[in-house]
Amino acid sequence: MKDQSIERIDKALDQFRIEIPSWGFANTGTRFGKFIQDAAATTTEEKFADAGEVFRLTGITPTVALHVLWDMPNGLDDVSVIRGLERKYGVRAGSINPNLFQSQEYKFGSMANPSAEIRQMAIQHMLDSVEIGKALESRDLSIWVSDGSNYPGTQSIRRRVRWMEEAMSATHAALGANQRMLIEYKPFEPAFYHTDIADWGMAMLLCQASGPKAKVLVDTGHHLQGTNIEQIITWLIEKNGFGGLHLNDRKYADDDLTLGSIDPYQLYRIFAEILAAGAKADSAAFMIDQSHNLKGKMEAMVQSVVTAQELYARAALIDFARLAELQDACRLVDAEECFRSAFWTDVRPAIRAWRERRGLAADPLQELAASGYVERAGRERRERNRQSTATYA
Ligand code: LRH
Ligand code: MN
Repeated sequence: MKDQSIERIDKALDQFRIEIPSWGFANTGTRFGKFIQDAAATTTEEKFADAGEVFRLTGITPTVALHVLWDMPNGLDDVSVIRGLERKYGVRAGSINPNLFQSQEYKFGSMANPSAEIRQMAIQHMLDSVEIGKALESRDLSIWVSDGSNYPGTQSIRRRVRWMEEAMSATHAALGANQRMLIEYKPFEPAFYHTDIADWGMAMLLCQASGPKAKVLVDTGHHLQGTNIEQIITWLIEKNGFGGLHLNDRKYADDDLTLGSIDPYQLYRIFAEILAAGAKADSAAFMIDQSHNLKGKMEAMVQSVVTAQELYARAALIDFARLAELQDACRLVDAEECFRSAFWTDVRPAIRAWRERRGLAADPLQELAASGYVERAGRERRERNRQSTATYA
């Protein structure tokens, strides 16, 4: 590989960091049940331990996304616990994810619920989550709500827009100087007729109504079939509304499969648009948001981190200046070859060398297998995991 290419890859790898989700280490499933793994994490400490091991193996995952109800059931009172875990396992708390989709009160919505009392309850949870973010010096409040309805005519879409704006504006007003709020959209599930924040346009308008610290979060699994996701991301970057990504892969809907497992070229195209935008996309947050129902949790997480790193390094190989010339000259095949040839390039030897120069394992997945970490965790956690049953109905 030419030196210039190695330099490009090294520069990209030096800046590429990706956040991992605490819930990616836990026993998760679908509505048809979940398959318990002996080594799965059930406590917040075990999730930090696993995140610390992924950081030791890959060197590029310094933060772990936290879901407030799942990881900090006592809210602000758990901050000192989290601080201790950060010190013990060498990873920091990343984005703070409020949970407005589990409590019984949210049957007809949270921020968009027709009941003013329940809307106030939702807003209070948002404000508590903002305070948790401040206490943990975490930049991003990552907001996804399942609000919507299942049957036409059963809810006022119009009034729900106004209630959503009120709640998001109240949240924005509480943000600290270094905080942002990311608004994540999703076309359906668990709501199956209308979802209040269903696409990027609705999320962007809510951000604009909330304030300058509000940005749109693009979950790659939250698009109807055929949607051009990289085009949406380009528009958001151009309009200064792009906050970041929740990465995963899918064949059908929000399948939350491991990234790059179904359509790696999709993620390559997304990274290419972000890299082509240069400094305009510097503040973008890269986060994994997956649910590992069948694969081993640690293996799936390390595999995803390594795959994201490889696809980002490939996209960084594109000669964007040359590409722009060919695009504007409408030299279609030359432009396509300039854009695509990097995708066919095997960057793994260069990435192994980059890791070795930093004292990291050349092959993190191999190192995980050799470390015996999963077997050890399985022995320590088996009893507790086997006690937890998971039936749908
Ligand atoms: C919703 C979502 C959201 C998370 C959840 C775990 O589908 O993508 O980002 O809160 O998954
Ligand atoms: Mn998501």
